[in-house]
Amino acid sequence: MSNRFIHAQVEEWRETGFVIIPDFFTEAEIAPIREDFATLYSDRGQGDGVGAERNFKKEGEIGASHPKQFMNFDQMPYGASPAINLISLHPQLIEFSKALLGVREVHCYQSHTWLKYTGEADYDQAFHCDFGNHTLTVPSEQVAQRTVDFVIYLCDVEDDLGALHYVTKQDVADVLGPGELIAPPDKQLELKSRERSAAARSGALVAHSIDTLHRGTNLTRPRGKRLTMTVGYKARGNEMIGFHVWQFSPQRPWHTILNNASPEQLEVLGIPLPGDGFWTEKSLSLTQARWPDWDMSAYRKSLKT
Ligand SMILES: O=C(O)CCC(=O)C(=O)O
Ligand SMILES: [Fe+2]
Repeated sequence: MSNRFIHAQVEEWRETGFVIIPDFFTEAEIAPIREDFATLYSDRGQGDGVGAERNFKKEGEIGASHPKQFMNFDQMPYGASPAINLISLHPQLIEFSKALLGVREVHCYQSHTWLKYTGEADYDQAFHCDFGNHTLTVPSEQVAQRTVDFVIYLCDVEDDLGALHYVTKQDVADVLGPGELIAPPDKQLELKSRERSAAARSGALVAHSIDTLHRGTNLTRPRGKRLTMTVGYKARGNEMIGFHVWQFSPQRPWHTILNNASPEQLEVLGIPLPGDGFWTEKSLSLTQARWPDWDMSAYRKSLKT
């Protein structure tokens, strides 16, 4: 499979903090995931919001993060089709993460859905970085120790459907100083004067990181909804970074991923590749008993005898 990104886009991400790749995913890859959203959010009826925009802000205020913005999250593995379960492990997403971080091995540490409805919340936020719930310290100055944070667009995300807005690292340097990560209230409007929109069509991929200043924006289109997924990668072994604990419950539908993913896709979830010393007759047969429909032939073939 040829690469869906070019070197200049890797450079752009490293220099500005953001890169948006239109049509990274094909409609054939995205369409089934919209169906999966209908399954996951079937309790939402037709899935429309309350209809009219909600606005909690006073005149001149930029907005703020609050819990109502974070409803309608689900996390991998998803109780739906292989399509939604495997998109976070797409081979090109793995390749792109490696290229952006400049490392040979990566780990997928975050994957969640996010459905926003016009009127469910006022989605306007102040400029912020996302490192607060990804690390106990701050983002590294070394690119390899940073994160790649993707937003996958499952519908057209235009400005009236809450496109993310962001400020490039160069503009942040002008307004706050080089490498600054905290946007104080008295700098918010100046940052807003520099903001760019990440509006793009369905299938687009936004890549940024936990050190980029950005904000969610409100949905204003009557009865509008926005379907996206948030996916995070880090260098393998980087224990500074975390979000989900994949192992937290054996009841989660991991079989959908195990039965459909390649060894290379499973590797980014921490499952050793075929040929790794972890795999012995015993560990293989016990794992196979646990997940009877996982095709483990590649692991069996590479067993060291
Ligand atoms: O969903 C978005 O467009 C951005 C939201 C955001 O930045 C956040 O909640 O941290
Ligand atoms: Fe954010």
